[in-house]
Amino acid sequence: MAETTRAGFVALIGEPNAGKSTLLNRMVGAKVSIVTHKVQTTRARIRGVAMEGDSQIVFVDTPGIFKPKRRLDRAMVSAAWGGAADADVVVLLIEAHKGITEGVEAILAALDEHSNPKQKIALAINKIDMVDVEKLLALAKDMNERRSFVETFMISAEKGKGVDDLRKWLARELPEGPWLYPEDQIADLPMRMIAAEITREKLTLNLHQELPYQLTVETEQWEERKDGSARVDQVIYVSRDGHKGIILGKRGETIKRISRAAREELAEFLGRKVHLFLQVKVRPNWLEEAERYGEMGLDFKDGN
Ligand SMILES: Nc1nc2c(ncn2[C@@H]2O[C@H](COP(=O)(O)OP(=O)(O)OP(=O)(O)O)[C@@H](O)[C@H]2O)c(=O)[nH]1
Ligand SMILES: [Mg+2]
Repeated sequence: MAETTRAGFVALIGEPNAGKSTLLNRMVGAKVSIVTHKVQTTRARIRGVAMEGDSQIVFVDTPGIFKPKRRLDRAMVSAAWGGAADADVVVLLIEAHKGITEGVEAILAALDEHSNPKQKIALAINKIDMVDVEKLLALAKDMNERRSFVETFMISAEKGKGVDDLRKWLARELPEGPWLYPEDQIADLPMRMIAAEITREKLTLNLHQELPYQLTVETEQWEERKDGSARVDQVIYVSRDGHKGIILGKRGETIKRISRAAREELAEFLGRKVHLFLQVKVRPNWLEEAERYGEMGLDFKDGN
């Protein structure tokens, strides 16, 4: 008897910090998308592949949707909506303790414009570990009065609550068809980009305020060594001299700490030894350079 396989794309959308990347990693069972406590961590679409029975679910992590100000913001938000438009199923994540914020209202208002009637749109209320049941039920009701979602899930991406139900449901909703990736593939992102993202995560975790939003990381060289280790050279682009000093820190202590953390995580991801070399370059205009956007996996649009 021939078995039917299913496969398709599930876009995770929501405000910055909703927990989209945490959910993607949880679904895939490995860290393929970086996570921080800060907003606007994810900058481009990141695909992670999860198997559930005969279904292959390709999760698409997207940047948070917010009111863009800079060119980079606009490219990020446009990548997020693009991810939604291309998906078979869209999961809107909101935060249980924050409820229906202005940002959530703006997403609800724009959702029809960026989706089509054939797509299924589900709601996932995340971070349920932070609220009591009554508040949660009221929020679910309120959201469904604003828009009818095909299904509502209450989850904690971090604690793993409710995510099995969500995955099983998604697996059933996907169209019949052959798998899109080899069964053992978990991510669709070049290694050099994953490596750059790991370093950007460590920078974001170790630097204060605005700085993480003003920098980008690129992997310039990747050398496989005979002893099985990898040599990875990366550049951190910043727009101001002062920022370079902050990243380096006193006697280079900050960059050393960041570099060590990034190297350890990359080595763990690859399962082998890594030699990581970081260089900080001042490039006043990097936020306006098309090449930087290409490296990030974003579209560079002309005009402001
Ligand atoms: N308490 C709690 N925290 C969570 C949960 N899920 C995610 N978080 C935390 O929320 C923060 C943001 O998580 P991310 O996964 O980076 O959020 P995101 O939606 O990808 O954010 P952007 O990439 O900025 O759009 C992190 O500090 C997570 O640890 C959850 O279920 N409960
Ligand atoms: Mg993210």
